[in-house]
This record gives sequence, structure tokens and C-alpha cells, in this order.
Amino acid sequence: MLLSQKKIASFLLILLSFSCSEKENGSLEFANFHPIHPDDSEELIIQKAAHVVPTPRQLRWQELELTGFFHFGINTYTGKEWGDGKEDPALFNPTDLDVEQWVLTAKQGGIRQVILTAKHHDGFCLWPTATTTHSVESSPWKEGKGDVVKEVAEACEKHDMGFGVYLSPWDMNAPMYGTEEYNDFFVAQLTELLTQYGKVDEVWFDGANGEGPNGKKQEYDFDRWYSLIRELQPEAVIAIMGPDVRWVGTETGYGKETEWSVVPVNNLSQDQIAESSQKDVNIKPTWDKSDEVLGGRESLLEAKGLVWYPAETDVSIRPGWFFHESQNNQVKSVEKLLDIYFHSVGKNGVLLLNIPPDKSGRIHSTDSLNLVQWKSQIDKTFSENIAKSGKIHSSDGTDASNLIDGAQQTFWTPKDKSSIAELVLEFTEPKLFNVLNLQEYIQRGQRVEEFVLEVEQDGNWNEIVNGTTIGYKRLLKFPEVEAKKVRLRILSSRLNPQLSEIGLYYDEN
Ligand code: FUL
Repeated sequence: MLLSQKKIASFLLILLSFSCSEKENGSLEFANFHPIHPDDSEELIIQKAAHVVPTPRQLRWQELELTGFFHFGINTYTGKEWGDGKEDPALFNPTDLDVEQWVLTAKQGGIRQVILTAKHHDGFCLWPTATTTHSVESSPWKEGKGDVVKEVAEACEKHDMGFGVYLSPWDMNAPMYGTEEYNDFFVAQLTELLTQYGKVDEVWFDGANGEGPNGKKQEYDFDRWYSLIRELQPEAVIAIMGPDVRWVGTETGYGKETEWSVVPVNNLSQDQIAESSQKDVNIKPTWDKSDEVLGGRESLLEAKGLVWYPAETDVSIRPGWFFHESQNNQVKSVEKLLDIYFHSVGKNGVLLLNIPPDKSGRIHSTDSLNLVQWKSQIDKTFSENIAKSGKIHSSDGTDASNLIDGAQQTFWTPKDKSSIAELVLEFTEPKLFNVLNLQEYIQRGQRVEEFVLEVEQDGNWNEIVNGTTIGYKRLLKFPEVEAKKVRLRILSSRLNPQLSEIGLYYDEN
């Protein structure tokens, strides 16, 4: 599609969202994007925020919870984190490449989708591309006949693992970097990746935009790339410098305490979000990625629109993104990974955990051992929802039993559409627990702003833990407590809360 045609199409989409997102009777529809009009009242803006929902591709991605990165390439052989594009492709020579071991290790670690660095900033391509000779084709590996992207895509397909590609926009090797020609070159690379390897579930664009071999910087044609991805792989989420998934703002694996998937934007087209955070254009998100809270009430009031733009929390199992022998004794421990799990998946994010293959072409045994043990600890902790053995009562007498049925496809909401609610769990015997799991039914938006968990002790309700946002999943760990009666109070919500699950667990760690 020509750019002008695309602009017209997105303009029509905007008109459509203006006309069909609000019903005549004033009640709002659920939409991925709600525009805010200058005369909207504060109340209406909050109602709109409560009606912003994920697209099917965003929902599928959110439900994965655990995704993985494979950083592998020329840096694996030079010991660097960032190459300079001048590396000799002959350096790339895995002696024992076993991508099935990567995918199976990831799978045992609970990871459900992996992203391969098909090209990092150094420009070296892990597939035999027609666009450049700076690829595996010029390496001694399999006498230049190998294709890492193909092998990983096939292993993913075989083992029912989602497959994604990282194609770095920054390319320190491409001679035309910094000119319009580079955008065509990039489109050609993207087309190869999106047409030759079956289904692609995620396309990951990094934000780094440094100088190319000629000392020039590139103006990336994001609009063109996005429409190409939508055309060739309509179900793929476009992450980070993309409209579907947002970077949480750190590379520590720790998400924000208050994590809204609904964020304010000043653009009227979702496709411009990522672009505007990269370029100096007039239309900008009203926030910075590193802000402590994105999407709090006050920030919504200043926006031109509200969009579902959820957070991905990326971190490496090692200090570096690429494998370095010298870091073999710095692989994150099971305890550290568990803490990261609570602060990423447990803070309304999707964890993107990097496990970099080594020079031989295999995941190192320390990494795989820690990963697998981590997953078995998670499984152990969450194998049984203690809340299930109790009776649940809601403050308004409505049946809330679906909150402990283990099914996320059902939800409970107060009868009178109140924004506050109370739920009491009663057990016949005292129960010991130290973890709370809460989930909102995000298919109908994210709403809860404040909650508190209490237990009854000697006739008094005592606070155990409190929190702000819930979103897809909120996990909170606290010192163990024993009680026969447990109460969850939703103290503040944007319209009526819609919860899908309440869980109490005991974590031995
Ligand atoms: C960053 C890159 O510069 C790093 O090398 C790594 O790929 C990380 C995931 O994204 O911005």
C-alpha cells in the first residue's frame, strides 16, 4: 500500500473509532483506542479509560506470561555486546549448533515464545539473505549453507513454541545506512524473515539508533515497516519500537509498582506511538518510558487519546545479552529469577528472559539448570490455590465462586456497578499462605486502582498487604500468615472492578 493510501486508511479508521466507540445512549463500547475530546468531562475520560481493551494479538501475547530471547550472532564469537559491523563473517562458526536444545530448554523453563536476534546492531544476518553478503552465507559454518533462522523457526514449530524475530533497525554494516535506500533494504530483510519461515508471532524493534558505517544516522520508516508486518504476519505483535507492546523502561526484570496497560497518548493513531517516542515530531506520548507511573488519573486528563499498550519486561539470565565465558559464574540464581518472576509477570507484565547460546551453539548447563529449577519452583508454589478450599462471599451477595474456579475466562463484578467491593474467603480450618494472586478480566479493561488484603485475627481485620494496579496478573509476597477468614477490599477502581481470579498460595522460598 502506498503511504498516502495508508494515511487515508488510518484517517478513516480514526473516524470510525470516533463514530462507533461511543453508543448513542452514552454508554461506551470496548475499544483498543478511545479518543478524548476537548469537552470531555473528567468522569467521561475515566470511563473511557475503563473501556480500553487489548486487541486479540495483544491478549494472546499477554497470556503467554513467559517469553524468551536468544541473543546469538557474531558477538558470541568476539566477546562483545555491541559489534561495529566490521567483523569478519568467518568468525561465526558454531561447532555443535543445537537449536532444538535451545527450544526444549526454553520450553522446560515455561517459556512459550522465543525471539531470535536475526540481526543485531552489527548487521550480521543469521540467515542467508539476498540483501547482503554479511551473513552466515559467508561463514565457514555448514560451508555457508546454514540458516539459523530456519532451524529455530522449525524447532519452534515442532515443539509448539511461539517464534519471533529481532531485526535491529540500527545497522553498522549496511553501506547505505543513513539514506532512504536503507529503508528499502530493511523492508527487503523484513520481507524475507516474514515470508520464508512460516508463522512469526512477534517482531521486536530495538530503540537504538546510532551511526552507520558512514557516520550517518537513519530516519526509520516505521509506518512502512508496520504496514508490511500487518500485511504479511497479521497476528504478530510489534514490540518496543512498535504499536502493540511497550518496553517497561528498565532491563532489570523488575516492572513498575503501578502498571497500567492503558496509557495516554497525544496521537490519534496507534501506529504513531512508537515512532513518536523515537523521533522529534509534534505528536508525542504524554509520558516517558521511565516515569514511575504511566497512565495514572491525572495524566489521562491531559491526553488526546487512550490506548492499550502493555509492558514487556526484558532481562538477561546473565549480566550480558550475549554469551561470555567470563560470566559463567554470574548466571542469575533460581532465587533471583523467582524474585524477577514476582516483579515482572506479577506486575502486569510479560517477562522476556534472555538465555544466550554459547560459542558451540548450545545453552550452557548452568543457565538451563537454573531455568528449569526456577520453573519447577513456580509450578510447585502455584500448583494449588488455597482459596479454592474456602467459601467465597461478596459484599453484595452475588455469586463470586468463579473467582476461585481457576478459569480466567469468567469474571465477577459487583451487581450495582460500584467501584468498591469486598470479598471474604472463609475456611473451616486455619490456612497458611504468603502469596496473593489477583487477576482482572482484561478483555473488558483494566480498572482497579487500589486494594488491600486483610485477615481476621482475634475479631479484628488486620491488613496483610496492599497494592495499586492489578491488570492481567498481580502477585504479592508477604510474611506467612495463618487465618480462617481473609478479606479482599477493592478501595478504588475506574468503574466497577471485573476480577477473574483470586489466589492464595504458599511459597517455600
Ligand atoms: C538493547 C540492545 O542495544 C542490546 O544489545 C540488546 O539487544 C537489548 C535487548 O536491547 O537496546
